[in-house]
Amino acid sequence: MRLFHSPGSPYARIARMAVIELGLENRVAIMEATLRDPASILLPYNPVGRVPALVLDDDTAITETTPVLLMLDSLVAPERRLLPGPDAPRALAAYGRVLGMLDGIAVWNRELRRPEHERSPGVIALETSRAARIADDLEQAVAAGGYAAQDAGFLALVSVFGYCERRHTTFAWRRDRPALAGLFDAAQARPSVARTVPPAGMGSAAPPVRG
Ligand SMILES: N[C@@H](CCC(=O)N[C@@H](CS)C(=O)NCC(=O)O)C(=O)O
Repeated sequence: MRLFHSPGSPYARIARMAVIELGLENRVAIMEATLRDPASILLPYNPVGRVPALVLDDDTAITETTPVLLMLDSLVAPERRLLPGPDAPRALAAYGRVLGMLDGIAVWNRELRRPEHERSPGVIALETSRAARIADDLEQAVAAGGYAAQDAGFLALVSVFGYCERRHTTFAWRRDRPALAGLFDAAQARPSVARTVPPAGMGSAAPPVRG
């Protein structure tokens, strides 16, 4: 099977880290696709045109991060799985919270990449405060021992803040959030993290805000 990704995509990075964490590298070929490109190699499989997309051997294309993780998890023994189930509501909530944060950051970043006269100050203000609110919550959660297990919530957290470090540098997320920054920094040594660091750039050129 093939996992389509783009090196800068924080969603696809979660899936790429999962492939490594689950020991599936010999079963899942990693394919780089261009985005928003009518000639993209992804489009014949996935009309949505977004990554991650996991294309099975019969060409069934599974899109969206969570279904992709579900499929990858199905390939390993239950005790190794990354996605929490309904029997672990706190871990499920932790994963959902970080995914929600990523959605907001993606909207914020997209807005900042527009020409200045096309940007919506209202959207930017909303997403700045949403990101700050969630990051403050995550700081408390991490300080209380959350996100310690290397599950989907942990991978999503690493991907969100990795994106902020490299591609959305306007968000000064580390400021006053030492527990979160500590967890993120410690995670960098994991092979799944170190091998999937996104390229720098393409983020906004706006001055940093604490957010
Ligand atoms: N809800 C999707 C979001 C995926 C997504 O937005 N991927 C972006 C890259 S970060 C993409 O492929 N964008 C291309 C496009 O919008 O055409 C998920 O959970 O995977």
